[in-house]
Amino acid sequence: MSMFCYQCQEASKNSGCTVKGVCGKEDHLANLQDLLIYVVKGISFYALQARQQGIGLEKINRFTSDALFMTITNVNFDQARFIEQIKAGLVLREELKNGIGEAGGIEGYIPDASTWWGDTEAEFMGKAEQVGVLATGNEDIRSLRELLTYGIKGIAAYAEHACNLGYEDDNLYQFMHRGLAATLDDSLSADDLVGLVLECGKHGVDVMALLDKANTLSYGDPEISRVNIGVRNNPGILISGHDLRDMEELLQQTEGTGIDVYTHSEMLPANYYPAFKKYKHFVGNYGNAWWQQNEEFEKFNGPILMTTNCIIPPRDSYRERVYTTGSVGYEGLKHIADRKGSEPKDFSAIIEHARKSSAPEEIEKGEIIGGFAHAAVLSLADKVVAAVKSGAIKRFFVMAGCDGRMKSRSYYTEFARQLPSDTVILTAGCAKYRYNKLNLGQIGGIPRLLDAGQCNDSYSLAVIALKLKEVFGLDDINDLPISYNISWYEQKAVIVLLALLYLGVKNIHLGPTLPAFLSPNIADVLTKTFGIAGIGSVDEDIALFMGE
Ligand code: SF4
Ligand code: SF3
Repeated sequence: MSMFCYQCQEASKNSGCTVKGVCGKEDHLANLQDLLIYVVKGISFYALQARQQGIGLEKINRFTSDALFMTITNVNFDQARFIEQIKAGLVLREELKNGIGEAGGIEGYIPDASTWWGDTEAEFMGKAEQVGVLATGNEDIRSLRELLTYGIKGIAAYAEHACNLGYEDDNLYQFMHRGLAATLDDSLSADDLVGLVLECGKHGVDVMALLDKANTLSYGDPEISRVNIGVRNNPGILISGHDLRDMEELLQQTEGTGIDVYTHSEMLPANYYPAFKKYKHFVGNYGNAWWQQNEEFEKFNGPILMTTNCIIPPRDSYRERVYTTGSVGYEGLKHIADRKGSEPKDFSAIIEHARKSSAPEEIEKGEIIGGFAHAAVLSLADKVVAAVKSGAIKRFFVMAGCDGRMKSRSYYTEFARQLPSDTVILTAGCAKYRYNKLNLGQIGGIPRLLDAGQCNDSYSLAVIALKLKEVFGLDDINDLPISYNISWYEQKAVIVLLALLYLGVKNIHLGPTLPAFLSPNIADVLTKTFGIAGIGSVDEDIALFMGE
């Protein structure tokens, strides 16, 4: 068997993983993921028709987000879950088709993805080999179809978090279905697909705004906070990923048990929300970005809850302590079931596990500062504007995005370290771990590193930029003294990038490598239209950005 996947920044040789994923994904699993995407595309074709006929799509919408989320890099490595999901998707698709039939039927061409059926794993594998990324022969069309699909995966992930808090927007689901169905349509030209990719960016802004609303209305506006990175002597539970509702329910269920809670990687920003800060057993953040979890999980000693990406293949030394939930999965790890209606998830198993664990081993000491989401930064607006006007702040650098394993990512540490002292870094996402423990100092009481939160909180950075544009009376967001040096890894970073393009941001530098899924022609279009560029050496790039 073989596979082909080039959806993340670590694609082998910056071309594609063909034998086994650098992420640890085996060929069998990669092919099942391809087939699940194909099934979701087939469902999407019918969902468009069903929506016009007024057929309720609640189950279909949820299925769409969940299935797409499962295929994001480092979310789910459990083959059995994919087989179950493919089967469930085929059943849902048939129900949808029957509903459409009763409401008047569908005319015209129906794609294979909407008619194909299989019962057994062998049939699934046979089909998967025909429907993967390389099934699209023309490399530019393939590139655009995949770019669109990855952007939609990002939308799906953020939509699922918002939905978990009770916030949904049917326009987002409608676009997911329209975009995915478009990838099955051979009559669409490259220009048509470019149009959809740009439209995807609009929905990226919308879904991040929706999630921002869901998070802040549920848990308050993030506050400027000092976060402890040391440990205490009680047993602890480490929670990672991006899902704040899981965070809330874990804090509620551990209160008064004598067990402490720590965040890891992208859950760090939970420390900035007033609704979570009030818990005395919420100690702080342990460790760094996702790719360091092997060493850090080993030392944590207690159980670990993965609410979303990034999970990596666990070492035997700690694998029996890892629990997954939601879209996350890994063969052999314990999975905490979804909520039933309005009931919270049941975290009793992980709490019992923690009772029998020893306290975490200390790996760091001290505090880091964060919580500079839009509300907090805008409350400092006068100070910020005065510092820009006086020249005390010469330039802002948006360094949002993802961290990853590649050694070349030390570029971002050096870039942050070597930036002139009259510059301020705006960050979001796990990219921050490359420089959030450097002592970068402050400018007139404003820290030189402002962390807005998770990757989805890149929305906050856009709100801040738009506000500054208004305050300075500028017509074009690109006239602001802001440069964008974004690091990417998985598909949520793709939707963040498309959202920035939709907002009109030009000259974004993207690294540590440009996506393997951009064909030379499509990369050329992005360069000519938006000025997208890769990264060079730290010295050259700083000189370039500072206009020297
Ligand atoms: Fe390779 Fe990334 Fe795909 Fe994993 S997700 S198989 S590392 S391209
Ligand atoms: Fe990180 Fe996986 Fe993307 Fe939410 S946790 S930013 S990589």
